[in-house]
Amino acid sequence: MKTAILITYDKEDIISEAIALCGSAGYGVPYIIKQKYLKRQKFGISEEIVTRLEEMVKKYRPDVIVFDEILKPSQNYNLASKLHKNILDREALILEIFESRASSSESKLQVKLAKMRYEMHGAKEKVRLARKGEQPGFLGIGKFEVDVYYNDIKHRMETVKSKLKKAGKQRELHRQARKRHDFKMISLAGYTSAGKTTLFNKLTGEQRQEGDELFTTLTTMVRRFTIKHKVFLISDTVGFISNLPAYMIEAFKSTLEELLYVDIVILIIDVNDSLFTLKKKFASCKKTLSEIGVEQDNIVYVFNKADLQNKNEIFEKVEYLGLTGSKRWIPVSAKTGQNTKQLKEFIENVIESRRRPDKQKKTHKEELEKNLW
Ligand SMILES: Nc1nc2c(ncn2[C@@H]2O[C@H](COP(=O)(O)OP(=O)(O)O)[C@@H](O)[C@H]2O)c(=O)[nH]1
Ligand SMILES: [Mg+2]
Repeated sequence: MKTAILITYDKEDIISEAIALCGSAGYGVPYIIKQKYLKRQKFGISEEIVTRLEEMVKKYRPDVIVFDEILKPSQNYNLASKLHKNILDREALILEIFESRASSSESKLQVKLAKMRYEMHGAKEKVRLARKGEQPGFLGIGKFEVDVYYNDIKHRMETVKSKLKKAGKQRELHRQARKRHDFKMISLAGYTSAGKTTLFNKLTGEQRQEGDELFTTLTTMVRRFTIKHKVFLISDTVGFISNLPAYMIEAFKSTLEELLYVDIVILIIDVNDSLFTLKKKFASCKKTLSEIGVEQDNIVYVFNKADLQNKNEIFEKVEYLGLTGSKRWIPVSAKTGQNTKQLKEFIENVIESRRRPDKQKKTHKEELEKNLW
């Protein structure tokens, strides 16, 4: 497995998201540097930390350094020349994940476009530095070449944009083709580090390490599992990412396109998040899912990490998200396996109930109270 030394903020939820992002890009993380501040002028971090990094690079020999913030080209250059390693800032890392997950021609183009926007953003600073006469040979590019380079990206972007206009039209055909399958398809959606891969492995009985995403998330993995002898196919998707830059949103959405063809989207909610974070993430997931065209009726809500909270705390959160009366939610622990068997039955029921009118007398909450705890 590839490895990365991670530099990130000293905050638990940020750290776990950053580790999960590295995992999604196929990097194991043997060493983490946690900092309060990552926006120092020269390296993003202090010179003292750079010295520590030099030692850790010798010790762990990582493939890359992941810097969980946006780096200016000059900062990236300074770090790379000190550490002799490729430096991936947060945006470069996210783009790497999208690139590995894009499967349709449309999503490949969207990712390409986002990568060019990323390059362009760097090019502006390179042009500025070259014009000011600072670092004239910066990254091996002279003043004249910088202008050529800048215009070249612009030109390539136009080409990709016009290709995209055509690619969009193929989407409908693709969707119709996928609808012809007999088996039911399920997809897992949710924020990075909510537990998608863990649940995916639990449901399909896979024993691979969660962190070892090289073999799970990366290879647009679809696996089968059975409920009452019926075959279901399930896939893990690229996770939602907090503070996704605006220019990447289209690329992200297009990698989620597979959600359009499935029978059920399991939206995984990390019940351990604070009420505020929970609501923010939930709203953003719902908005995106509806924007890409996923029908409300196809979504079920899984409150994962139920092992970390008690029943009342979970109910409070379900209530807070306005789902109490919906019959569409279930608490589980992908880690301990708590309620995963019930989740399978729940999925089957949801699919069945579309065909038969609902005869249940008890409320969903009463059912859960009786059966799950
Ligand atoms: N306590 C607890 N931890 C969990 C549970 N599910 C996942 N995790 C942990 O949350 C982290 C992120 O999980 P992962 O499956 O990689 O999330 P993904 O980014 O959504 O695929 C890992 O450290 C998991 O071990 C759960 O039900 N309970
Ligand atoms: Mg995952």
